[in-house]
Amino acid sequence: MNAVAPPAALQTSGSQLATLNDWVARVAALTKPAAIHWCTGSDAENQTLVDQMLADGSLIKLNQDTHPGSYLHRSNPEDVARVEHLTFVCTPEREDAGPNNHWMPPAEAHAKIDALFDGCMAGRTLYVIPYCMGPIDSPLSRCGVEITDSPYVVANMRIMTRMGAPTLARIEREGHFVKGLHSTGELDPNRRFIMHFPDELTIKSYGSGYGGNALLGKKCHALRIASYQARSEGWLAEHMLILGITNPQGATHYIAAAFPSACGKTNLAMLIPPEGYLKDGWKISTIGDDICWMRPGADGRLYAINPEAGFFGVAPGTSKKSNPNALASIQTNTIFTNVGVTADNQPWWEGIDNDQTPVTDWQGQPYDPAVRPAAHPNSRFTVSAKQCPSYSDMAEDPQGVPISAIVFGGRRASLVPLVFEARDWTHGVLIGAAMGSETTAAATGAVGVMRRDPMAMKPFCGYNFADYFSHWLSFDKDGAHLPKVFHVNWFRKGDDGKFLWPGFGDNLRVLEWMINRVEGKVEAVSTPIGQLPAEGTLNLNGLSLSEEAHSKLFGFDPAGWQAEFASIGDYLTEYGPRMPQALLEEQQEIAQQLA
Ligand code: SAT
Ligand code: MN
Repeated sequence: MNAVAPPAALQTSGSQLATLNDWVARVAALTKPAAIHWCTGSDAENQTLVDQMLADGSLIKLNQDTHPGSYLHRSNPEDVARVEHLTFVCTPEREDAGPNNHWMPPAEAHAKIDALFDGCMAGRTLYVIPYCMGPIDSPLSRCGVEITDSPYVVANMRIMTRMGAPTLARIEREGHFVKGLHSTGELDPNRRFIMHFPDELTIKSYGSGYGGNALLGKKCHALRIASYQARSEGWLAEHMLILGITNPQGATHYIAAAFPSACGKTNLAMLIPPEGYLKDGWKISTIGDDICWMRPGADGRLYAINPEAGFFGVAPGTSKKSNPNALASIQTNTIFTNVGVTADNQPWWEGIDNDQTPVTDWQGQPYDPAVRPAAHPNSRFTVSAKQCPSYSDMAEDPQGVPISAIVFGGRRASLVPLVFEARDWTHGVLIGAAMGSETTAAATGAVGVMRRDPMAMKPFCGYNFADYFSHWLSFDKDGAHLPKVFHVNWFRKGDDGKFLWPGFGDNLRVLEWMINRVEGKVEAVSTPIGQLPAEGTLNLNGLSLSEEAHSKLFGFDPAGWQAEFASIGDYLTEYGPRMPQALLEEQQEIAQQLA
């Protein structure tokens, strides 16, 4: 075994990385790798790993004329999505993890997973990945170190985080970091756990190579561990995209929006304005597509950073129509996971909407639509944010961007109108807490089942939701200038089962309405569920919406909402006495108005 301490190239003068070195040595003693490699994130290092993966078949070269620097990875067919039933939050007290998490006592969890790690890296290389979540010089950023035995994970982390020497220097300065230990193990679903020890700032993940389970900087660190840290440090770690909207006068507002996985966050974050808006000079800039860390600034506003440096986006459905910016981003230097390929080795997925045809499916078999789709529904692309035409320099600003509006939304085929606005912060927190959405392929299990997914954080909140809602409520204090809160539903369907709202670029119409509300320029209609757009205030010029679409997208169905609020009440009481009184009262007040 070589190099338990970082090589000279990674060290800064007078380096005292004792805690890190000790931990690496302890992990090596447990996992018994053949070699240890400290990752620098350099191009040469990446090339070596890519060559090695091409040689062992874990990467496949795509057409280098059409997709230079791009590769395909086919995962084990049993390892294609997050596994929520095998994901644990291991706080000393069960109640602190809450009914929203699977829980195990920390000692039992360590023992169980360490037994799996014992000797698991024999004959393999242990990679040490120092990474920073957020711009390297931002006070809002946080560092971690992931140990993994997967070169695929290293290559993805290099895109998704700021990896290498500057991070190590920051860790040395700050003296603390999140420790993440990962091994792909045997990829046996019966020997797979994703465990979090928030008090110890530790993550242990065994038996999966899939994104959310294996790229530990993402959901494990930037959401589960970070949400726990944020609670005690007075900030928020959220499952939100961040975008900027610049109006024809040149003023920019930033919006953070929470949607469950695979509900269009990437598309919204990279939206291209519809024709008329483009002509008028509207512009959308992308700050992030999945995670948002925000904290109050000196002026009382919430300032947000995107802790990630890349996009791990859902491929199916990505097309010139749905997301031209994403498509442009993934022409070069992209890792595709579980997509199909054409005869000339170009990546292909359902909904790519081009004139090509797949010949090989995501499992490497001849494509037969009667057997399986060409791409897995949760197939992904990993690409640097810098390759996105709409990516904004403001994403690198250490201070973050000031947030004007927070948006919550899910997939709701019925009941929920296109957009409504919260009366105040407490009502906004209730709207987030009551969020529901039909499940998607981003997690294993049934698809299309409506479940409550508060703030789109059901799989990602590292502590008891009741305490999380209290934390959210606590931001409403003297001196705070909080964003307005909205709820949207792009997925309302008509009686014929078709979507009523065109979506994609036209969602800018809804964002414009929000901005106008923030600036106090347009009226809204008060209803018990919130403020709906007053007739004529949301620009529908150029759209031909049916009578049914009008009434369902902008109407309000009291009987349906009465049933919804009864169900929301039942949901909140499941959390017992920790549920904040203010939220329960808000729910009851609205339920009474609806009765
Ligand atoms: O969990 S992943 O990060 O792999 C994707 C998602 O669910 O958002
Ligand atoms: Mn996500």
